[in-house]
Amino acid sequence: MSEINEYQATFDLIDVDSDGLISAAELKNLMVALGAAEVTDEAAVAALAAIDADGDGLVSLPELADYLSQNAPR
Ligand SMILES: [Ca+2]
Ligand SMILES: [Ca+2]
Repeated sequence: MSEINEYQATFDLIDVDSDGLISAAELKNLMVALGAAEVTDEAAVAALAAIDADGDGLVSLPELADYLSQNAPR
């Protein structure tokens, strides 16, 4: 599964507490780090919901890999 491994580094970067899942708070940190001036909790939750394929409120590595591969085709 080289494709998933490809996204592991990105995932680890976002998953600051290294629990293997990306929470809305962690996604919010990322959005702020990427330069979004003001990120509300609601905006972070909405962004997370777009990636969260199974709707459990957290983003797993496969979900992130799917999202990134669909939105950044090479
Ligand atoms: Ca986490
Ligand atoms: Ca999920």
